[in-house]
Amino acid sequence: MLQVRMTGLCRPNRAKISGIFGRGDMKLYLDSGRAPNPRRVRIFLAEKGVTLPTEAVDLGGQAHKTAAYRAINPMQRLPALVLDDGTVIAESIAICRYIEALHREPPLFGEGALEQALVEMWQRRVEFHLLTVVSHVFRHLHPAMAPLEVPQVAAWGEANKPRVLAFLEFLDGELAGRPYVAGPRFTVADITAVVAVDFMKPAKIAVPEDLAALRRWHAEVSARPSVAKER
Ligand SMILES: N[C@@H](CCC(=O)N[C@@H](CS)C(=O)NCC(=O)O)C(=O)O
Repeated sequence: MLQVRMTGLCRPNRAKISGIFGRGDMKLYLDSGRAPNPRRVRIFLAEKGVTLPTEAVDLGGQAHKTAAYRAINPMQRLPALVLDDGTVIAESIAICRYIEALHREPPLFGEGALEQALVEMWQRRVEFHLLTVVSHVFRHLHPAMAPLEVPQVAAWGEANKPRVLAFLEFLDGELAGRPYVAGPRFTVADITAVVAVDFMKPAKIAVPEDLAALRRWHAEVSARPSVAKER
């Protein structure tokens, strides 16, 4: 169990955290399916060997739009981590950083000034230029996303497909020179990247055959127990 300290940040009105979502106990709210951001946190926890009490929120059924969940995360997004004192940490990377601060090993955000900066750089690059861009394709083109992505703009979905491929080509060139996205070891940048690449499948974008370094890296990280288990 994680040790919890009051941070004073982002404390919701505890009285609001009630009803179907319970009250007071630490809980990690995840989706009930295969949504990419909750998957990032699942993989991160598995790498750390940390288990938290979880509750599934049905995105398809729009349970994240209910008043009970809005009281937890007014942004109506998953994942969200509620601490024992009622503090809410949303945003996948913020949750991962909190876990990392409490459980240092293995260091998934890097160690020392230089490695930490490089991991941050790559994590942001992969999140903004790959995961977000793949998400635009999926959210604006997949019929199942129409109720959540309003307005759904098919032309924007199509416009993002070449951006995905351009970034993958760039990443392939980088991975030709090192084993992992940010350097010699597996980090949170690899977690975001593998989740983004896997998310290309439901977004109906194929990974080009000729990106050999990217394919080598993808096969290796996909074989990690954390990634294989948290599909
Ligand atoms: N920036 C957030 C994004 C969270 C997010 O968009 N989560 C998706 C699931 S992958 C979600 O909750 N979508 C609900 C919706 O679009 O209404 C993070 O990194 O956690």
